[in-house]
Amino acid sequence: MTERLGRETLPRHALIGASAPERTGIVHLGLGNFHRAHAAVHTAQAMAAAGGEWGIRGFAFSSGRVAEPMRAQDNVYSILQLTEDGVQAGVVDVHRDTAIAAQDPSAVVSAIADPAHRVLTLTISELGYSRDGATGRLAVSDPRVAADLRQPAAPSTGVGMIARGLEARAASGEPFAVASCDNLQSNGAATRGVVLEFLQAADASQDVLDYVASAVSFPNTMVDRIVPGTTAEHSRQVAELLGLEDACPVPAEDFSMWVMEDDFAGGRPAWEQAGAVFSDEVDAYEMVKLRLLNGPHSLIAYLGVLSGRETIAESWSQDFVRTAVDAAIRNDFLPSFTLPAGFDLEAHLALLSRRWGNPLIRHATTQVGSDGSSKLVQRLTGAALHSLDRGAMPHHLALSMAAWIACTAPPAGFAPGPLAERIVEPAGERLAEAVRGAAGVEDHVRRILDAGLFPPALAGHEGFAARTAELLSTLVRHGARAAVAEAGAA
Ligand code: CS2
Repeated sequence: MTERLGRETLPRHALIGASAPERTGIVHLGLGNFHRAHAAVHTAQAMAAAGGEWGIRGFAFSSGRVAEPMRAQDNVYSILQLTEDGVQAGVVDVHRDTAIAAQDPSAVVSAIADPAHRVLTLTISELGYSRDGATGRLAVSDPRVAADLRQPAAPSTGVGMIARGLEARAASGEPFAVASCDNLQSNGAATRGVVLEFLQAADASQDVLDYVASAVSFPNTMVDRIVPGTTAEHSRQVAELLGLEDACPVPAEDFSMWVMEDDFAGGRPAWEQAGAVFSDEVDAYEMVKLRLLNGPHSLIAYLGVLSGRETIAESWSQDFVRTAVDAAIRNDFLPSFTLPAGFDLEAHLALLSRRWGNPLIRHATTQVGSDGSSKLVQRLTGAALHSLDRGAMPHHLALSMAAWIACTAPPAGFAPGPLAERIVEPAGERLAEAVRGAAGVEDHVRRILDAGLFPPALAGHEGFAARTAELLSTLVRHGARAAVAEAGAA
């Protein structure tokens, strides 16, 4: 049997940052690859630079895919850093406990309530905030949210766990920070909004509401590192580099960025000594991230799926995909927000191109294309409305919408190909229901836009629906390249 990574083998490896002490100061919900390559690494490095009792108590949301192997190897895992100049493996040792929230939600609640913990970080994905796509408010009619509101004992939603945890923590009154690390615009304010709505709808006491309002902060953050899912090839490379087996390594690019508001009510690690930036301009950085990386990423993913490309790098290598992304960025995304002061746009765009083109990452187009219904509302809506409100048509945002529809809710008679079947679309059934009996492509698009996933200002915009339908028609009749040609260039 091959030897397995664990605390005993630590002295043999390159440790990233420092090992955490036994005491945990951070609770994390959403123990996936992104957190393990991002906040966990910055935290390990902050402890190496400045110490502190910032061990992480990590909760996977519902799957044991990461939590079980992590437990079996003393919560130690490796990062496989994939750059064109070489591949390296380093080991992270900051999680002092890992568990699965769905198996015992009361453990999340008591971890949040424990006064020793001072920060809760979240990577629960756009979907995890249980927001209604049309209104941005807590989806109180969602059956899981409704059940969590009725039964305090065993919440099943992320928002329910956080709110019940804060309710329990109010007894000690200890200050606390809840830091969303998800790609949501104003992610701190959005988290605060749904948590307060939950507590109000659950008839929480005034003391609890006052505690959350006065002693709990919800800093906005911008997070950025491309972290694909782990494949057998990544595990093989790690085994070769470390000389032993890691059952849950994390592949990642070398780039990592974290910009935060310095608003951690209960204190925080010295993340600024580990590459993180504390800034009053987080909103501007979030726009840069959501509109220049994530928005185009979705377009690269759907055009890639429709042209049979498995990875983002393979999709990005096609000239027509680059044409579409360049036009989306220059015509539709950039005019919609103000760049941070002193920002070097051209250098940033060149860096993005290198990151998307990194062939070693093998980031699946179907992974980036998954959960589109909750991602696109974040990535497209603000920019699309910016143009539409000024009488301009955001052709490449309509193209992005059309490409998502072609992949996940195709019009009758169009088969988007085998890759599209691997896209996970949580709203798939709702979309299929909405388009049943549609009379032609235009009606098909309108029914999707009207399915309650997008705000009415966008969903009800006649011109945007018509342009999306035209591009979808070209896509299904003549393919992705033709649709890009029709959408035009920068
Ligand atoms: C991607 C992001 O999966 C996706 O939708 O756009 O996960 C992206 O790789 C990260 O946000 C990069 O920081």
